Amino acid sequence: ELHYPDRLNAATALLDGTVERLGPDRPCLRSLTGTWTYGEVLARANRIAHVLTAELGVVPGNRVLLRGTNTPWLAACWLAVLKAGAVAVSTMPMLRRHELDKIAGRARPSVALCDERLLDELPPGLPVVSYGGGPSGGELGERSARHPVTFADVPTAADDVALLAFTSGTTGSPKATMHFHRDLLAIADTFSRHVVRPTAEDLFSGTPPLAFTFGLGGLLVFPLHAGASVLLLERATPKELAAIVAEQGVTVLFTAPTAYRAILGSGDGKLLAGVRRAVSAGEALPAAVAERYREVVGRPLIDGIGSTEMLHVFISAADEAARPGTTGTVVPGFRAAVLDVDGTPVPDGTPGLLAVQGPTGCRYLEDPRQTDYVRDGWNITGDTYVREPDGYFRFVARSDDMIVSSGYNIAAPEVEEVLLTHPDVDECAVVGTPDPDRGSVVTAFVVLRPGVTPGPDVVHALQEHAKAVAAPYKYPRRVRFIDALPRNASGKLQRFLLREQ
Ligand code: 3SK
Repeated sequence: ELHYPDRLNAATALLDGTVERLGPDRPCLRSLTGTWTYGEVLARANRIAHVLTAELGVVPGNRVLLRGTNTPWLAACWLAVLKAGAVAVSTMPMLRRHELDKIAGRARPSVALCDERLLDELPPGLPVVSYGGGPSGGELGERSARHPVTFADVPTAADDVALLAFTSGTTGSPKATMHFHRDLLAIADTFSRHVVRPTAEDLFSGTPPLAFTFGLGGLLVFPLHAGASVLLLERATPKELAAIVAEQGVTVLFTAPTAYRAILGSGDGKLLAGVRRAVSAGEALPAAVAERYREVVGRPLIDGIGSTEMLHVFISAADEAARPGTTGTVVPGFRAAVLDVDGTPVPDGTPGLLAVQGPTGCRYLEDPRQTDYVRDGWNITGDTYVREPDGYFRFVARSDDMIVSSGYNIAAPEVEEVLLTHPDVDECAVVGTPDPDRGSVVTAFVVLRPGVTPGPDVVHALQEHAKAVAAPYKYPRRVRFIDALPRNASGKLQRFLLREQ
């Protein structure tokens, strides 16, 4: 079990603590244009904390909205908010006024720190200080330069709220999850310590936004906790990411399964040869991608399942323990079970609802949906899983991605895996659509590889392929071709939009 002192400020522990341990001169936050050492990050975060408290009147418990792409400035702002005892409300840079209004309406921030290129969409009336714009750091850089480089961090309680993380809203209706200061150390002391196992020599990088807790952990909390450095990228296509990883010597990589698939598909997999730990999460990892990664790169990919509600990953496996086709075993510090709808554990090998307990857990901010997620002390993640007798957990589907067609239970991800093995398919998503005879039919939305012309012969070929590879009742009776799959700001597929089509 993890024990933390009653008074704990996660930013003090992650930043001041690391400077005390390893000194101020090690590289900490990097971008493609420069590097800030741990000492520089500490000075910047302290100065921003003074701007928040002395100039903007922020007091402990106030919420501060953060808006920006992944940059050292955004990371320093996040640390400053925690140092001031305030609550970070990070927002995805892709969000527009409509979504930001909803977030601000729920979180009620007292002020915003915003990248100067993204000011337009902020809710009107919210006091804001902008940052960015070259080495001076723009308005925030200039204002903070007038303040001392030291700051007396607020001695928050370990279970004071440090951040509000909005669920990515795959259903279109986001919820705010509250996470404590101790939760931030708990994800480093569980998944990072036991699975990622970084050292101070590692260089982290990747694509998830810091506003997605997958990115917050992988690209800020874990590197700082280890005294390592992190290369923050504002945006990178899979091709650019692979080139940057090779050029910059990235050793720990966090990105989504689609990016690994694209890198392998374009023949760039060898560029990842220097990556010791490549973590894939956010969506289910197709077994074929995990296998191909191992063949090409020579090391297993680390699959993981986490959730915004649990803050980070709770089932995973690395190195020789990784087994393609399964997500892994329970991360030390967590407990997991597979339950039926009444909350009774199902036998191993039987699909059921994945349930988790651990040092982190779901606490929605003022939301009646709390009881959908937490039942009898278990966090019910909304995923259907099978536990194998040897303790490995195998993903079946998001619980709402099970399609019941003519009485058959069909897992949409399984049909997707089958279609992805066809050479004409670049990406695909499978949903159930209403049907008067069968209740629901398996419908595939397919993005074809460049150069393949959509038409009835391709539909037929895909259907025959599906029937040949899996049980024929699972084949997609309807196939629609689209240019791109709808994804939300954290890259998750929005199946509900496909169902509505
Ligand atoms: O799997 C996810 O969606 C996730 C969410 C939050 C943090 C980490 C992960 C992997």
